[in-house]
Amino acid sequence: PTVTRREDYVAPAWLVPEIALDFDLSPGETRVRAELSVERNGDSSGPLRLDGDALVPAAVRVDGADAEWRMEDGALLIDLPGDSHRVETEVVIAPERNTQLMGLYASGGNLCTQCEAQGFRRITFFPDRPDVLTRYRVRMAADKARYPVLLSNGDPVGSGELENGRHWAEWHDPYPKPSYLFALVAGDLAANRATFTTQSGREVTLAIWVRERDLPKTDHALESLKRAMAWDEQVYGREYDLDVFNIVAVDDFNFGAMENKGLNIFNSRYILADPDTATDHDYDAIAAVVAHEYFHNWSGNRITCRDWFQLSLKEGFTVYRDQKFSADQGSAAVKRIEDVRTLRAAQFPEDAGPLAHPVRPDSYIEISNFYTATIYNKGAELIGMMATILGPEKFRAATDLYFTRFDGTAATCEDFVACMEEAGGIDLTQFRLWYSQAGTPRVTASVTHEAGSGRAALNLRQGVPPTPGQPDKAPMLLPLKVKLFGAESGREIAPEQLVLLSDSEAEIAFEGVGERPVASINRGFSAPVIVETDRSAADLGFLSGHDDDPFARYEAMQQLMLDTLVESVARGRGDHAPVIDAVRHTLHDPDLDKAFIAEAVLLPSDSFVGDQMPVVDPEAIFRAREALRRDLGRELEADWREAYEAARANRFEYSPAAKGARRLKNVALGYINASGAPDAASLAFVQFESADNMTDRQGALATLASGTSEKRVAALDIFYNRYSDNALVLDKWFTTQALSSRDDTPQAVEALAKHKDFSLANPNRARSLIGAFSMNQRAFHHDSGSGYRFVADQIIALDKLNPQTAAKLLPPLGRWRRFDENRGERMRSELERIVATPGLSKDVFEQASKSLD
Ligand code: HT7
Ligand code: ZN
Repeated sequence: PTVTRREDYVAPAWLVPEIALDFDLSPGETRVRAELSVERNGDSSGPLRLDGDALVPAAVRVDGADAEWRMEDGALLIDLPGDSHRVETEVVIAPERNTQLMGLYASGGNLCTQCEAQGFRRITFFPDRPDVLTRYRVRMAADKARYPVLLSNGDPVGSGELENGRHWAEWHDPYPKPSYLFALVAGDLAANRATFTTQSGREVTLAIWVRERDLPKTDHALESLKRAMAWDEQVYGREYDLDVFNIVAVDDFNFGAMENKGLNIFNSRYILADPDTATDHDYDAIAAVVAHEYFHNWSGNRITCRDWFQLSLKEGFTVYRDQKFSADQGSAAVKRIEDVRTLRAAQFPEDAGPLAHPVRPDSYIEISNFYTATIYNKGAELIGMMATILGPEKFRAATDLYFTRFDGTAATCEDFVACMEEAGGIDLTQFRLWYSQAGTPRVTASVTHEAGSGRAALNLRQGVPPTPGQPDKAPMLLPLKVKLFGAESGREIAPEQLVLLSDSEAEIAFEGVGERPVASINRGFSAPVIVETDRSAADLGFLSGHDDDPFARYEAMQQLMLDTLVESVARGRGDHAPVIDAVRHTLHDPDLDKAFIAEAVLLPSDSFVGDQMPVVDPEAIFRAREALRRDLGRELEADWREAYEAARANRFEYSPAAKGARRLKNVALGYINASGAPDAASLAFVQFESADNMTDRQGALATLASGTSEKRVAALDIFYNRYSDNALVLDKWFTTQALSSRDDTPQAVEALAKHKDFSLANPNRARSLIGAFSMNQRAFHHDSGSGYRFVADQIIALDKLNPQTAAKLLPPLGRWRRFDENRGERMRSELERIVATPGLSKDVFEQASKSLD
């Protein structure tokens, strides 16, 4: 397969200022006519190249006359004599046979599109690259009974009746946009509508389109959209720019959602919510994704990417924006903890494995494989670091400059950093390494102290491990927030300061330090690095109870838990007492809210413990973690019961306080269960049956699903029967079983893959079982290799339908170097089997072959 390289970028030879698209829609046969006005870009030479993917030209005309053309790698090439021409093409496509869900496809009886990154070329011939910005006029015709609603980007300009029960609609988008932001929907849909008045007084009609019966589940998404619109005005001064903003929810979608100009298309899991079917986590995710897609209107649509290597320009910045939006809706500390947990669970392993790549990659085979945690989440951390270095006022001045200077253009990461430099009045030369060097930096920190002289020093060292293609790394610019506390008095010794670590080693000196200092480092997780310290269990216990930065308190507790678990794995048993004391202290701290307590007392996941070890031993980690859970459950049983009871009587309400109470209640239930208390299963079952919301019902189900009580099967059956007509809740039923810690989970998951409700064709369902199972470290890594074989079989089968979704299931298999020889060999041989599969997509080929290198 062809490799595309960043250094090979050349500006397009031809621009397309205008396009008129005409769709004659039908699921089996859709005719697409396109009329492009094309203009030579400067004095460039060469033919007009119109990308195409599996398209056959039915007609090609230039300036009204049949023209000569040729095909090359699916693209249509036309030699044009002048500098400006009118080019018409015609193709026929079959949306109902489109199982890849890229381009125009059918979902739940409706027709919809997904064009990012390269789906537009599956609809019509076009220069399908983000630096070609075009004004779109779209006309579509369809059967009126089957598709009463016809939507596209921009504003509706006309509609009418046709013969044979068909009708038409026309939409114009006044903003030039790249083809990946094109969208069209034809469906039998109902709308939940509202209006939003912008800061300059313009009235915008908002509409969320879903199946009629789902309308009652759209209020939260609509409310979230209004909040996001107001937030972007207040925080970034960005206002919406069209008269309508439409969102459509579809059940079959490769990703979370898509920011098409004026017509966002969403995976229905990020729109539909009511208390009976959506967890608090679902509610939060809906608000975050609705905001994310809305924020793209400026960071992505008004200013787009010059090429796909710049993807983090829009994605990193937009994730940063949606994280801050969510932080402002509730507890900022808890949000930061959640974001760091996601980064550590998804991005750190990516950065440490065979698929590691810089935030601005240098090459790709299939761009869809680069919608990664590195581009999104590490990319967001880069923006956050620049915001920390500049401070809030200069950061806002820098984003204002960026939005003004690059509005209406296709920009680069470099353009963004240059705005930060200019408005911040600083030099970010070294900081740019964050865009080009892959790998998670490691910082080693130690404190020295001379009691006599009162001198203390914080010694810092940094290094970035080698990653594929990058054996040697230069030191990075790391913004580290640090503070010193007195080990005996607990008092602040030195106030928080921002250390900009730029060399491999540095010493930060402190004077007048009378007692031994304890360092609180990387407060607020100011840099996305791994910090290694020699802090004792006692020091970590102290910080977990007294640090005045909530993130640092959480972090100290996590480190204490991790150290304990790693020692338990290495020595067969560890000293649980310091963790138990710290958890007890946190549970009873009256200054902490329940949401924070719930996060702080949770043990690190099996896989995060594994990430700390040179060779991951899934069984030993599982046993060590279960033993610590059991001891925490037993020693603090009365405390857990008290916490549980305190939160029990709440009626459902979606507020930060009520969410925090539910979170702590379910964490407490888990520990009561871990204690082995004889009434734990009935407690869970009563919660399961009496819950007035999905958070409590699924929390109880998860506890039961990992246990051996006879209530387990009953609860799973009740849940299944109650929600058998709700696909999103059935996904939870599959996931809960895939994540079970029972010994028989591998066999149970294989059986579930044959269940009548399981299908690889729906990405949510495929991920709910296969994706979740591969996150269950102990079950997936069963030493028989059954988990590897099963997942490889599913990837091979899914690749024939939907290569993008298949490729996303591959990375867990690629981590074979992290495991013992037996497991490593079995994982490798499954990767080899995948690579040898005839007709493999380039999506899966790229992931599997890079994992073998
Ligand atoms: N910008 C959107 C990316 C996206 C996508 C990428 C590849 C394949 C399918 C896709 N659907 C949406 C989503 C976002 O980041 O907002
Ligand atoms: Zn995005």
